[in-house]
Amino acid sequence: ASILKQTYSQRAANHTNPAAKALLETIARKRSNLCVSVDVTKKADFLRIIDVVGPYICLVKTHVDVIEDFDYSLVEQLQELSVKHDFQIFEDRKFADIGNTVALQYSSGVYKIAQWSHITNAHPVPGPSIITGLSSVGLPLGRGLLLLAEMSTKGSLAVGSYTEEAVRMARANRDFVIGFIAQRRMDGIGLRDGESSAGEDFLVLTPGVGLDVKGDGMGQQYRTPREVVLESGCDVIIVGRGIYGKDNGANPDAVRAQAERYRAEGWKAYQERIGS
Ligand code: 5FU
Repeated sequence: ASILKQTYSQRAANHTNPAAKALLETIARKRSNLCVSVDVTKKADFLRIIDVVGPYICLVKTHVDVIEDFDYSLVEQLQELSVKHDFQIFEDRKFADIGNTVALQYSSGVYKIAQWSHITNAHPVPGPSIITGLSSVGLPLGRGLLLLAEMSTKGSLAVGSYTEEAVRMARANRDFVIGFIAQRRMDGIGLRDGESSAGEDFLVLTPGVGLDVKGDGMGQQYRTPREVVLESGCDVIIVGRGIYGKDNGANPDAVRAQAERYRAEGWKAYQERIGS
């Protein structure tokens, strides 16, 4: 059957990359295609929000470099929460440099992202060497990479032939590239004459998801879980401020209610898509 009609657990069997498999299995086990993006600047807020939303999510997305009081114990506490609540971790690092530099940025420095982040992402702008650099670090650790084929922002330059080349780069590196940050499924994009995308199953993780507002006044554009999962065929909805709100998630009951709401909306759209 077309990938769009397959269940997440059926699709787990299509994958050999450990991060892709684990994400699909987690989605199926928890009946959640919701990823929460926790973009707050204090450790205490970060950990409190994750402990509240943990039961409702498959994946936590981080921007670890915005946390002001970061120290490595934060990573250990995040890993403890990922075991407690059974979710995967995605550092939204958006690497964009030459292979040698991104390998250092991924493995080293203060954050040592490859040590704890199951999934990370990269801009395809430098060309395939960015994948060579990142995979030299991440592949031996069982990590997975998403390429930014599209962005959610108004006026994004990641369109047309740029998006097509991103998909071609992914096809040439299917051991490490597990999918895309994009706004729709990429099947059939960028195929050359005689090529087919049969048997290909890239994951599509989609930010710019919100139920109550259409944008944020700084270029962000929101679509609903239904538009993203059912109409555009994406696999995971990424929600930030829609869940933790304008007060850094100060009210845990409100955060929990939003997480439950987005989980339910995302799952309903998926069930409608597979026709169950
Ligand atoms: F690649 C992208 C993109 O195209 N749009 C995004 O919004 C990434 N993001 C991230 O998703 C962004 O950096 C935020 O961390 C998150 C969206 O947060 P929001 O609060 O739901 O707007």
